[in-house]
Amino acid sequence: MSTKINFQGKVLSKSEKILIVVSRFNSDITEKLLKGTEKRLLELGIHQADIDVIIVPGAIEIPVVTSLMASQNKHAAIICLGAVIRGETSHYDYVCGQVSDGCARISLETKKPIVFGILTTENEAQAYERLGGNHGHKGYEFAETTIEMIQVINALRQ
Ligand code: INI
Repeated sequence: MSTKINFQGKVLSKSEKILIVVSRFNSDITEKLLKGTEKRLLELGIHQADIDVIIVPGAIEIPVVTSLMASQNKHAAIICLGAVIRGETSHYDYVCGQVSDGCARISLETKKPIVFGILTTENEAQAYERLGGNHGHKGYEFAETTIEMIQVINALRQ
């Protein structure tokens, strides 16, 4: 018997609890990212009461909170939102490396959808292009990925 798993575009049959961990650094951008993500989650059938949000200072602080919350197993998925902008210093590379490694590790350790919703851009303009500009709205994409991955993981766990 062959298996085919493909939940692209399929909505959940019932709402699930979702956590969004969002960083305050570059808050003009991360607030728009959060708004777009929440809007699309609601369109896809998630109830507002099922969306928890935790705000942290910067992207570096996202993995520890995500790890703690993933281990409590209260949410079907965690969406990590942030904006890392290169600017002038090498800090960018450290921040990007730590947050991406951290999120990947938590997802593999907990076998939970941990959606990497961190914009990593050269400048602010590139970030805004991804918030309803030339590159669509990444918040919508992160919400859609979340809904799809909850269904993939649920199907594989049965
Ligand atoms: N945090 C971000 O979320 N984005 C950035 O662009 C950024 N830059 O460029 O410095 C940033 N730095 C702060 C970092 O995430 C931590 O909050 C800080 O290092 C304290 O741990």
